[in-house]
Amino acid sequence: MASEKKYDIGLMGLAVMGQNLVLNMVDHGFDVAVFNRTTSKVDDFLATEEARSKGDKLAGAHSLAELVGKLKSPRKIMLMIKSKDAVPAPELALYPENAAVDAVIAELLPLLDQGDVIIDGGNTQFKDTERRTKYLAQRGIRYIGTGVSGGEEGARRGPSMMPGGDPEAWPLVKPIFQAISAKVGPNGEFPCCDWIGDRGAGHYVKMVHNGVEYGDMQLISDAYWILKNALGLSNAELHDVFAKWNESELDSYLVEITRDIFTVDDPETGEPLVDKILDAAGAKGTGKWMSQLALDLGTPSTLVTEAVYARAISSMKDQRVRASKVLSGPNAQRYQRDKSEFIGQVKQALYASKICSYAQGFVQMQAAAKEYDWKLDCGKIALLWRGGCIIRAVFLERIKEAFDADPNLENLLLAPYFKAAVESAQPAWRNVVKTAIELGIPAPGFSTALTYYDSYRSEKLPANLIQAQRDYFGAHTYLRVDKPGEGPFHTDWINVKK
Ligand code: NBP
Repeated sequence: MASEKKYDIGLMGLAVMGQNLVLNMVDHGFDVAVFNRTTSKVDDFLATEEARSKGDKLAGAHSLAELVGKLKSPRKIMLMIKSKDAVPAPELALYPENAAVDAVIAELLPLLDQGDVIIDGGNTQFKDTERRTKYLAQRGIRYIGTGVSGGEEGARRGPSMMPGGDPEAWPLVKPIFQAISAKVGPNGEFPCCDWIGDRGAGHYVKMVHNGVEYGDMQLISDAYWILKNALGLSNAELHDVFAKWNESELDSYLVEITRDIFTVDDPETGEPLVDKILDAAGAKGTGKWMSQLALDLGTPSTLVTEAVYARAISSMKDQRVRASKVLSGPNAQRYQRDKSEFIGQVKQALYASKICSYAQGFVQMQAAAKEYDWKLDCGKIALLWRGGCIIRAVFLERIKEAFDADPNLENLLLAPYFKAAVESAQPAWRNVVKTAIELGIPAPGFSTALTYYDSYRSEKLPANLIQAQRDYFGAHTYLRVDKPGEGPFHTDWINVKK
């Protein structure tokens, strides 16, 4: 009797990401077995024309046990399932909101052998991945938590992947992951996938990727809103501006799709679709995670936080409509000086603000690496984001070069290229923020980035007064500029001789 065919990897979770990753893996020569909780979706998927064209390189299973039985040893099982679920699993449910992955792990454990690998490719909170890696290592199972970016198209044609977890698992999945990931470099020689670090490092970096994406989207929206309201640009003109910007140092996926959005008409009304969309932004939570974790670390990731708040205030649509009838702004409506010069200034404000946003993201990752004991290679991370993912941009090459030149770079703003770029953008950036303020146009991304820049470059800040206040009302003490290494000091502010 012929022995049953064994597959290179198993994938559970046949929603949009899972299906596309599976097809991508098969296209790169791997044999894949698939399973889904709702088993009818296995049959539906295998019945699609594309899946049928893959022949016996693709097989379906109708239970986890069947899936496990189809895999080559050591088995590799990738989960592409919802990373949050309301129903806690009994044994592992320390974090009930992330119970779906825990529930599947609990079901898988008795079916696996020592040395088998479980991979979570969802957008999981990194603390869950830290916990699961340790929990499974104690049971002889190797665990990987990997960020997968690029959405549906990325999953199908080449995502950016950020794996972390048990380092012993990496060589086992590396050939598959690097084969299916996006490629960059003059000859497409660099895969946008490499090992990030221990335990939850991969999911942390993916979270920062998403947070930086929030920042990029807000900054592009700031630019759009200023150009539309200060200059009155039409959608056709906005298209031309973004098209031009996409041929400059701002060349990126998000600028490219923004350019295209301005050309799409609503099939129902024939009017520009973007103007028909309700101005209330949604969010799935990774930006909020990054912001919360930045607060925990004490690192000022103000761009992502401001972007999360900007989405929050946008979604208060009814209140804003009411407030708009009560609260007034300045009388001036339009920028009165040279239009094309101002467009150039907005571009510079966008670029300088974007540099601040990425500077913050990398500072947060470096702080997290210290806190959670990971060894992160920032240059490598910039390269992984260079292709395949939503924040892919030409400028990430510059970030890689900056970290290659100085792996311990404290802040991207201090790297010669970025220092020069921000300094040359500075007058334009200030004029754009000033104009937005004068005209009453909200520009949360641009202005918080400029505040960050001005704070970071200030030798002195007014925190001496804050310390005095804290000591006055709460005896919280302070240090003295004229007595380094001494202290802390306290003053009886009420009774001290004035
Ligand atoms: P979804 O996030 O919508 O998840 C749907 C899949 O999860 C289905 O296969 C579903 O099975 C399965 N599932 C659920 Br829901 N609860 C489950 C449970 N308790 N046990 C087992 N399976 C369960 O799919 P997606 O959009 O393809 O995303 C998959 C993962 O990839 C998510 O973690 C997501 O955050 C991440 N991600 C998504 C994108 C994107 O652009 N969509 C990009 C990057 C990363 P069912 O068919 O039985 O309901």
